[in-house]
Amino acid sequence: MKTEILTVLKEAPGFVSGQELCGRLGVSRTAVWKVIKQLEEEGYQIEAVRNKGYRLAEAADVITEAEIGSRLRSKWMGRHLVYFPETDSTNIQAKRLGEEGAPEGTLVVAERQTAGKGRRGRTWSSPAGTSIYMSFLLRPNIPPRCAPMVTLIAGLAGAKAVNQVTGLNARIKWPNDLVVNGKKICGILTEMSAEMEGIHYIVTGIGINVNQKEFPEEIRDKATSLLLEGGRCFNRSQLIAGVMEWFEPYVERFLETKDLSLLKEDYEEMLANLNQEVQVLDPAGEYHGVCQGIDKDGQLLVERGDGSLSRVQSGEVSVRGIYGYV
Ligand code: BT5
Repeated sequence: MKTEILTVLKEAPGFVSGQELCGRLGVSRTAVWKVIKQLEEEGYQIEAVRNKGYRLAEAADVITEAEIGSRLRSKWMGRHLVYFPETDSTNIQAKRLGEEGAPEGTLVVAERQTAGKGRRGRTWSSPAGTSIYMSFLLRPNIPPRCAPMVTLIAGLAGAKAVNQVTGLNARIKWPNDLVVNGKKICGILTEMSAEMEGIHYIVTGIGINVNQKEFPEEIRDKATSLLLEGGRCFNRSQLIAGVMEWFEPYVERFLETKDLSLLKEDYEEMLANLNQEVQVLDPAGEYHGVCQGIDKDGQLLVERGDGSLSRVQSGEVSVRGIYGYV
């Protein structure tokens, strides 16, 4: 009911009477009043005027179930939504829900993480109030070797949503980062539970730096936020809903072919290093080359000086631009 009341208040041009809310939702005035009080406690400013009703004073940057739900236009992604004011890691929680049988598209969102994870045991800085920590659950009928492709699809959806909401020019740093002006604004971590013959579930976690003004010393030179790059605050729920809405049709297209052949073109348009020189930090030996895009399996194509084409698999190596982080 909270989501519905919020949606009505947001869509109304002015005041909505208590009577109208009761009528539309089929509940008592007291029930409406209780929900209004809860919304105020969550940070919404709601004007209540005798004989006129309720009006939402301003769009607050809250990321509760009701707020995200009132913005979400996807069919199945994020339709089952679990919100934590604080948790260890949204990936850990989404995996737990995966074990417990939660439906496909389940989305976990937290205001703060106490054990935010990057890849290979690295940590993800996760303060409260300014960022997005979201993880979603998929149960795709694909071979386990295809799971890393979901990271690429999440990156594409993330870049599209960020650019649509902020007007910035976020690009993908293959395989799992988004960058704006050469610095990292987003990291993605995909984990799965699988056997040789099939996947039980995949969890993909996305962290986006939205309204941070500063970063811990150790990441200051390579991390940035949408606020720092765009010069204003952005609404986190709108971004979360945006990621879900871009991701849904992309993942549906991916499932048609079980590869990235239908998404390759969109992906390459957003690729930070396309046609630029990159350095591949392969444990078997570093090399330079020019990034030529991706193949249908999501491997990065790098043309070497001798004209040969190398396919770089995510997970094995790091790729750097030759000038700095990107
Ligand atoms: C990643 O790992 O970039 C994946 C990060 C995924 C985070 C999300 S948040 C929601 C979900 N729940 C989780 O627990 N995780 C996911 P990697 O490529 O390994 O990069 C990690 C490195 O990025 C760190 O070692 C730092 O150098 C840097 N870093 C840490 N926090 C950062 C931040 N907030 N912004 C930019 N860079 C950061």
